[in-house]
Amino acid sequence: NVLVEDARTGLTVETLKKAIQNNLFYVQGKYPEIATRNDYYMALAYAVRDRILQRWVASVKQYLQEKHRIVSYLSAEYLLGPHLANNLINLGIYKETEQATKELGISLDWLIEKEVEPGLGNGGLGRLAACYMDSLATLEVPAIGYGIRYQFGIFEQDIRDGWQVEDTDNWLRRGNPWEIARRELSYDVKLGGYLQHYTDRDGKFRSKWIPELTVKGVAYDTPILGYKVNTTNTLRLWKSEAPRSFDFQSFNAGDYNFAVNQKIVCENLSKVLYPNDETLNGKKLRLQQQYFFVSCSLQDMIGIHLRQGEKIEDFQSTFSVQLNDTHPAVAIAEMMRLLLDEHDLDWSTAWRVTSRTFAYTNHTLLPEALEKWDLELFQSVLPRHLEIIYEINRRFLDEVTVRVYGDPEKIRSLSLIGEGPRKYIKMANLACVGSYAINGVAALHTELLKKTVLKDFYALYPEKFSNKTNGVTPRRWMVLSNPKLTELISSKIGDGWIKHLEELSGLEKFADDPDFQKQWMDVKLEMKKNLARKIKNRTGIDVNPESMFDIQVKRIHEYKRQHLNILHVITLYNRIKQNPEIDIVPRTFVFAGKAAPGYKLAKLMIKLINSVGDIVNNDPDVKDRLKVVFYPNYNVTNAQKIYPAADLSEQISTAGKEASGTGNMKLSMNGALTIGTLDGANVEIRECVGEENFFLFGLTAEEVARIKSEGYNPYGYYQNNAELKLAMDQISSGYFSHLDDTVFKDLVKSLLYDDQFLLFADYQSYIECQDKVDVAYRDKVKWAKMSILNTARMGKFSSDRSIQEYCEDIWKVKSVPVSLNG
Ligand code: DL6
Repeated sequence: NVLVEDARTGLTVETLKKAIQNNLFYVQGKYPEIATRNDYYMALAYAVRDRILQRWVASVKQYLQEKHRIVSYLSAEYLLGPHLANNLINLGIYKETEQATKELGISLDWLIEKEVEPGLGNGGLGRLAACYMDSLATLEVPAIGYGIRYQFGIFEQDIRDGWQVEDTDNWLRRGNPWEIARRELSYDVKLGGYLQHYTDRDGKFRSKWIPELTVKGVAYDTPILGYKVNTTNTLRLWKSEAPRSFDFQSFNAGDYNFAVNQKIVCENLSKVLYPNDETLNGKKLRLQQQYFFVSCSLQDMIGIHLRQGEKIEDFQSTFSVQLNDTHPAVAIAEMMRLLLDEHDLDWSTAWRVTSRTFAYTNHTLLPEALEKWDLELFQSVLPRHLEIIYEINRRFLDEVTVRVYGDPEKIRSLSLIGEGPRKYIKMANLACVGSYAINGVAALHTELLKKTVLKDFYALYPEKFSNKTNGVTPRRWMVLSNPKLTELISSKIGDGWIKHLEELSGLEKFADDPDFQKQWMDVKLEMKKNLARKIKNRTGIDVNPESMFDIQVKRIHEYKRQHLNILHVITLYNRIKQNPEIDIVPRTFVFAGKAAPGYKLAKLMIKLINSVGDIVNNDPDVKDRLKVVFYPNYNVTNAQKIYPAADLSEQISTAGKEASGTGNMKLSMNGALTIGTLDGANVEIRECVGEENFFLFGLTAEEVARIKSEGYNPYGYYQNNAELKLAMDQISSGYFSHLDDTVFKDLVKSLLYDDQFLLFADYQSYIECQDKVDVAYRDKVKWAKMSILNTARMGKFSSDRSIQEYCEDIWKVKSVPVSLNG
């Protein structure tokens, strides 16, 4: 039997080789002698895409032929990370491709490293959306992700003289082989202008929206393939364009600038991702972006629904729409507008459809991140939506006034409109009123939501609330990032865990096995050596792979407390200075993360890390026992290299501030031990891995709230703790900044006199806990066992589990296996 494979779908080494060669010639227009690394990358990417397209088309066909409820995930951010290696893993052709490229005389790693990742998100929320897209496809659930195709994603970070410097992320400059532009699929989106009110022929009071501007949204689709299944879902990102490239009327009238300007205004909508994480900046363009993608997406979904021959009032039988935080919450008003104004439904029918369609996930308790739109600004962009929101609010408050016995405080808190010197719209309230389900992202977070930010909504609608603890995809965060560990694990328990992460528990029985411990720690050491090489290349710093790799990688934020970590570094440094012969566990502290460009204190935290590093790394008394590294430009690509190398995972946020965290999960899965507070998902991680395998310190969320309400005095802690006082005095006197005592002034002041995030209150407990970490690390056998048990007990934290819960409890959808011969 001779196997004849199709050149575009075949999966053998021979066929893959041919496909790469063909693409090099016919797509890139090159022959091997003159082909660049990028040409080869593109040739391979197109070969992989062809294979995915076969599955994609089969999936779409199957979803349209049979009637299935589709999950629609609305998210302003998707932090996808590079596609190539992930797609090879999910297609199951990594080894074959490695061989094919080798036979062509090139290395697969070299091509994988060529890919520029699409950084279309800020941090946790966007990365979660990407993990969820992977799990939806892997669980064979029909789903579509909607978002914005930002031309420039999250800025690239460089470090100069210790300071963060931002550069634009021009990720599309060499083209994007993973997307397909659907020029034929576009929608008009109105913005600005005013309303005309009139009574129609049937005596109905109507609002006609006369927009100032109409923007066109064009669909760009990226296939999202599940792991070793055929299911390939769609990530549909909208690019904004001018409906016509020139306004010819203005042009003919001689107003060239106006005509060109309109084009620029339209294209600006999807030009750049706002780089703020956990803060609201209330800019008009941001609201326009949110509305733009939501409107395109809803028009698209309605089109899909109607083309299936369904009635508009049954929309919710075709789609369940998840709001990834409040960024897309304007969808509730837009859905009402579309149903009332474009599809002519009456209010109560429209509301019935809308309020059965949406579900809302909250991702933050930080007050500064809760979206509020200035009412006048909102009106200037979306006059019709403001009118609709007023009407939703009027009806809602009429209904609840009775239920809260007219309590004015409660009514004020529930109202969608905030009063004050300026009125504003509360997007979380709109999301709660218009959604049939509301969830937090970790058990503690959901409880705190019910007790604090959303307590009045919880009292009204307890049945809407549930918890959905976050999870991460083991395909990217273990198989792809840590192939050596994957191989070792699979050699012991088979590879079923990649799809059923709870099977990792099978490792527990090897936790005490000396041979397995050795193999386990050998992999860790190898990963540390890899990272050490990258650190050397990127920063010039030499680090010792035998030292403990103590890692804190995440956005830089006061509540995440990277500065508490640095206080520990300074404390260890001072202990060495006071007693140079002290027996101390050598540590390499690795920090990475971006600060929002406008967030001064966060940028100062980066400078502090680098300044402390400069002194500590170069002081001969330290004898290389401590090293501090700030690894620049933290993104998915770099994260994949960092997680596998971690011994210790720093999850040290002020209790009650980190909604969940997902880096905490990725690190623990890769065998790092956590030092952490009882915050976010740390609580559940500790429950799972066992308290003896987790280094706990610090105040609880309740204690934090109590201390704050009683009047917290950080200065008292500073005066009464000699090590803390010394560290702070050194920072403020310029010990780490060439005797310039002005550099860290603002940071020092904020800690001594305000310390909103209770660093000083947690300092002693943190230091004592770190001392325990040292003791544990010296016992190699014990540490290896704890590390193995961490991985073995992380089964709960797969995004497959999270998505399964969303499917069963919220979306009510089932898996639909896709066949290639359908
Ligand atoms: O739920 C994903 C992720 C959590 O793990 C983090 O704890 C949380 O900080 C993050 N939240 C955001 C906030 N954005 N907004 N709004 O990214 O969500």
